[in-house]
Amino acid sequence: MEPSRIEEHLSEIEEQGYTIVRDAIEPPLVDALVQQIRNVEKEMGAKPKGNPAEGYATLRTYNLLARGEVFQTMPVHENVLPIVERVLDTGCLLSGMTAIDIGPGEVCQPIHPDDIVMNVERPHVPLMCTSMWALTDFSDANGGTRAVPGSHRYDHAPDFQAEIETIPIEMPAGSVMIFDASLWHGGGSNRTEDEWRLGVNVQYCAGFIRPQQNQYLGVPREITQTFSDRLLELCGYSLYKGIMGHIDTKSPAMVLGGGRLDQTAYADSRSSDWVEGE
Ligand SMILES: O=C(O)CCC(=O)C(=O)O
Repeated sequence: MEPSRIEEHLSEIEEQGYTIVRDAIEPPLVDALVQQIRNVEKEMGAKPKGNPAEGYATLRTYNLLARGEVFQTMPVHENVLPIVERVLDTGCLLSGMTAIDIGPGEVCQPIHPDDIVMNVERPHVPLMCTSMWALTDFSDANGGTRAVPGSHRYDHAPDFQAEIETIPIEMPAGSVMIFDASLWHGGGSNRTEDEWRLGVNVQYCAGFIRPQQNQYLGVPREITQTFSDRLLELCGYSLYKGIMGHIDTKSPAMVLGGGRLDQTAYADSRSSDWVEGE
């Protein structure tokens, strides 16, 4: 993505808490993702979980990196990751990936910030950044994400019982909404007869924060070995600032062997920068 476009998206995130990257995802990839998610839903016999957060007419599929090679393209996508890396930093981690297929009859999800469980005074610097990939068109009627522009700067989290004024995020399939995870938002109600709204939530967090979904145990080793170096880094197999996450000073990737992302805490240039107080 052009540097000037990245700056425009960053200004929008700073100003209103979110931005929309239109035509971000190539149509064949959108088709392949839809097909794989629908296959997995069938194979797993997906059913609505039946609670306010996960929905009553919504199919949710977690841990996507374990459910098909095609999902490896998402966290590292060239039209998404460079923006996320500027909201957080290049040491950010993948916090989780969830397919959210909102069916007819679904009610609004409670409005929330994705960083709600973080007990940190608000507003605060971005600690999480969420990208919501529209794999079908998102509309007001079919359950497109709803948001409260500017709410990433509020000094409190929403009251779940309160009526909150929101706007619908309407975007065609292939668009990605990227937001500061302090933004108040939620899945919309699906008031259509027969339209399913499929989105994938690819969430990132700062490298010093515990990811929401556990990639170490969630993704089998034989699949992790097929990851690119960048995806391995996003899944926590390297050291943050050359030190966080080490095992007897070694990076997780080094412990696994394979000769990739070998780092030694306190010994490489990044950790000596840290020791010198950079
Ligand atoms: O499905 C959506 O549009 C938003 C979902 C969401 O915010 C969540 O599950 O945390």
